[in-house]
Parts: sequence; C-alpha cells; structure tokens
Amino acid sequence: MTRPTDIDKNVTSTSRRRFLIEGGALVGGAAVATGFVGSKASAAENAGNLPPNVPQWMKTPGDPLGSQPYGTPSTFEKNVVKNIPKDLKQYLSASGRTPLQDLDGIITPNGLFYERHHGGVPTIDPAQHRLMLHGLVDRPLIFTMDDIRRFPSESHIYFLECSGNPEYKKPYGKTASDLVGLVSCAEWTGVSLKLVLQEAGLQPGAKWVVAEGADSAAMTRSIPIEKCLDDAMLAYSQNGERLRPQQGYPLRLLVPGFEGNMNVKWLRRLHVAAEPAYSREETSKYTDPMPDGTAREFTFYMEAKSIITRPSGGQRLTAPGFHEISGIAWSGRGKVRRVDVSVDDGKSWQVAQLQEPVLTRALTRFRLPWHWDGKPAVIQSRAVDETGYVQPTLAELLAVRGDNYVYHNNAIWPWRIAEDGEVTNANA
Ligand SMILES: Nc1nc2c(c(=O)[nH]1)N[C@H]1C(S)=C(S)[C@@H](COP(=O)(O)O)O[C@H]1N2
Ligand SMILES: [Mo]
Repeated sequence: MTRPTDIDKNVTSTSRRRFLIEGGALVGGAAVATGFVGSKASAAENAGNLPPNVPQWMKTPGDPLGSQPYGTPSTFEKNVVKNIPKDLKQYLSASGRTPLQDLDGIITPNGLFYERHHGGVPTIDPAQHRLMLHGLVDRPLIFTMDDIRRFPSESHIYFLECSGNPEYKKPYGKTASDLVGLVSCAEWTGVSLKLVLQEAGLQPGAKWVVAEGADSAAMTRSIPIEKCLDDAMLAYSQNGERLRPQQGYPLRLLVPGFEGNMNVKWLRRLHVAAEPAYSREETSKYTDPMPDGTAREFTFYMEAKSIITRPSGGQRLTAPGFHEISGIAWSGRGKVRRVDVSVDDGKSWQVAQLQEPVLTRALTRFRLPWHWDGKPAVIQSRAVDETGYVQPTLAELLAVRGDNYVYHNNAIWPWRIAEDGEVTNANA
C-alpha cells in the first residue's frame, strides 16, 4: 500500500500546496480545506514560477493579440482533441468523438463537436449550393444560401446524438468519450423548416419530408411531417459562427431530439411525399431487430441518458476527500427532470443538482458533492426526463431488446474507482 504515503508526501512536501490550503481556509473554501488542491507536478521543477515569486510570464510582455486571426486553445490544452478510434478505417465511414471528460458546461466547442459521416466531408462552395424543395407542394422552389438567410432566423440550444453511441457489440473502451462521445450540444441558428415549407405550400397528403445531403453518400432520411411543422430547423450556424464543414456546411437539417442520422448535413433536397423513402439509413441501418423477429424502425427519439464525465474512465482521483461528481444528461423527449447518482454500486441513489439552464432537448449538466473515503467504489448516474422515463440499466435494456440489437443504447454507465484512485469502465 503506497497510496497513503504518496498522499502524505503531496500534502506536506510542497510549499505551494500549503499555500493553497491556507489560502483556501482564509476564504472559507470547503474543497481546498481537504488538502489536495493542485496538480501532482513537483514543486521543485517549477519553483521559480510559484508563489511568492513573480512567474516568468509576468516579466516580459506577452504576444500582442496572440497574433492569430482565428483563436486556438492554449498550447497546454493540446491533448483536448476529438477522439478518433484507431481501429476504425477513417475513410468514407468515419467518426470522431467529443472528449466529454475534458469539457465543462453544456456547449460543445465547434472544433470538438462529434462528427459522423458516410461519404466523407464534401467541400461545398456556398455560392453554388442550392436547396431544392419539391414533391407535394404548390410551388416547387430552389433556394440559394442568400434566400435561406432572408427568412426570419431563430437560435436554439440542442444536443445531437448518434444512435450508435455506443453500439452494443463493440468493445466498450476506457473513457467517457470512447463510450458516449457521439453526443454534442450547440446553439444552432437557422430558419424554421415550417416557414420554408409554408413558402412552398403543402398539398394534402403531404406526410413525410425526404431530406437528402450533397455528400457522395447522398445520405437520405424521411422525416414525419409533424416534426417538420414543429421544431425542425434548417441550420446554417453553430455557436455563433457558420457551420463547420464536418457539421454540414453550409446548411443542415436539425430535427431536435431525433437520432443523429436524421439530421441530414449538406442539405440539398427536401422532397415532400406521402410515404417515407425507406432509404438505406432507415432500413438496413438504424433499425433494430427485436427478439420476436420483428424490426423496430423509425424510432426517431433518443431516449433519456446520462453519463458521469468527472470522475470518469482514464482519470484518477489524487486523494480521498472532497470530489465533485459531474456529468451530462439529456433526453430527445424534452427536458431532463432529475438525475440520480449512486456512489455505492447502485444500492442507493441521491438526487444531483441540475445546473441551469435546463433546456428542452439540450445537454443538462448535473453535479453532486462527494466525499470519497478512499475505498473502492462504483459510481453511476441515471437520468429521468419530463415524461417520467427512467434511464435503464444495461441488463434491463438487453432483457427487452435481445442480442441482435445494435443501435439506441441508452444504458446507465457505471465507473469503477479503485483504491489507488484509478477510474475504469465498470462494465468492461
Ligand atoms: N448528408 C449526410 N448527413 C448526415 C450524415 C452523413 O453521412 N451524410 N451522417 C449522419 C449521422 S449518422 C449523424 S450521427 C449525424 C452527425 O452529425 P455531426 O457530424 O454534425 O455530429 O449526421 C447525420 N447526417
Ligand atoms: Mo449516426
């Protein structure tokens, strides 16, 4: 058992640590009074930059304006990048996951937004891009991007999640990102799809809108007309700036709360129809074979889900004492009503605090103060949405859906904390 000795060393051997503890006590900070604030970097290495010295970076002026026309993260954050699975052929069918365990709040920075595409990312000149609207409409129309931007705009914060997040049969990975990194959340700006459809005029019998992308996959999905006349939107901006190419520049469909695949990127065509298209992505893919031999298709909504992102797999608790448990929860059906957290392997649950804002079909941040006693523990979170739906355990999910299931895995995901503080995937 080396841990207690290590901890003692950390607490007592660095003047920086003592300074922080005293400083914390001075302002009454409960967390710092537990005596483990600060990194494990040895104080000797950096002594010249530590209090009471004036650090090196205060002795000469900094880089004026940082001399970058487009800002980038600190070089010290260079490891916070998309998680691109090495065992996947990153050619036409590619994915890059959001590093959930490294992010705070509910908004995913654009450079870290997850990406998933079936025919590569096209390079589209917005001046040459057109959106065609035809089928069961009074006036078939072709819009330029300028036309689209002349419509009244709206902005909403919505999550987007791939329904293969994670698949059941794949190895589950180590980190929160490996497991459920195919979810992100942004403020989207664009135009209400309803407005655009009204411009063309819907004819009787219009029941579906078939959306097609301008990528080499010409990815196509059928959206029920009710959703198109509700909160669906055509988005051209994400978090204030134009969409990233990976997210569908210059125009994408957003169907809030529906599985990621239906949010067609590089949107070029909306065909209003009486029937769905039964395209590849809504038949052979994204449809779930059930134990009784039937197929569960057109599931649309992503059910309630949550994950603890801190502490989570790949991280390490440096010492017993205070730790904030923090994570994200979401539901395609609406708002997150409650998140329960268990720190005793599911024996008992406590209600976590929800960080405002709690928005419809957006990520919601939850947190729970926790005192880790230094003993092995299993921690997990369980989301409940405003419809009363409770996030299931993996066993509960598999009992209903059987073995052939691939998509729509919204199971509770537990993390195991070992005596040395290492956090690992408890289901692996
Ligand atoms: N045109 C087109 N749209 C697409 C895809 C695609 O390959 N082509 N991928 C879909 C899938 S499977 C998902 S999960 C989401 C991912 O959106 P993102 O890359 O912006 O995160 O886009 C969907 N829209
Ligand atoms: Mo997806």
